[in-house]
Amino acid sequence: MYVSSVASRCDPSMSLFKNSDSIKLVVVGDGGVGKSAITIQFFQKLFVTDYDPTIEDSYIQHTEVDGQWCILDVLDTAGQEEFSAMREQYMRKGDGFLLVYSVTDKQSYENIRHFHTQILRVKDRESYPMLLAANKVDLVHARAVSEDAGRELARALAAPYIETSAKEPPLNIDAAFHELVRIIRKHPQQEEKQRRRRKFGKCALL
Ligand SMILES: Nc1nc2c(ncn2[C@@H]2O[C@H](COP(=O)(O)OP(=O)(O)OP(=O)(O)O)[C@@H](O)[C@H]2O)c(=O)[nH]1
Ligand SMILES: [Mg+2]
Repeated sequence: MYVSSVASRCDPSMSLFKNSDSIKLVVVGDGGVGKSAITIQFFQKLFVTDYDPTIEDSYIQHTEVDGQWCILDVLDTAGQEEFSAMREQYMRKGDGFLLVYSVTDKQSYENIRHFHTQILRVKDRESYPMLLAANKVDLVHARAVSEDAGRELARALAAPYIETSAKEPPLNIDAAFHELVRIIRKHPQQEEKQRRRRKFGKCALL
């Protein structure tokens, strides 16, 4: 499935759209942890109950975070092992990563380290903007990974931690994407990218 939602041509905010910065977010994690459910809840405000494994879906939306507009370009990736060959390619493109595991699936929690290591290797960096999301916290009775364990992993990865639920009523879905945008904006590499873009923009106008 491919969904693309952008501000329409008659949208009065189009002038803002032109001046916005584009931010590429990539949602990663094991199969079935809720990456698509989180992404669709953020973009379409609905909870998808069926499990339809993703190959790769892309979403784009004009979003305001802390009074500053940006074009949020989100890649919802495949968690299933059979598509793992595509990982390096999408990791190269991301400005920031939402690392998602399910609190009902201990293995998905343990596999987060692999995603983290692979991102740093592909980026050739010691740190990169990432946010650890513990999803499906509404399933209280099926919980297999505690909040303490989640926070401990987050500390080890030097990434902030957030608990989410894509199910109605959603918990921390907007907060997760907005927080990741903040982390990216604070990251030196993003500042450099914005400076280059502004410089290039001026040259193009001349
Ligand atoms: N209760 C509950 N169920 C969830 C939540 N998030 C996702 N699910 C369910 O978990 C199943 C898998 O969700 P998906 O979003 O398709 O999982 P995914 O991570 O995108 O999986 P892949 O595309 O294979 O990588 C679906 O049946 C969802 O409805 C949640 O926060 N709470
Ligand atoms: Mg999916």
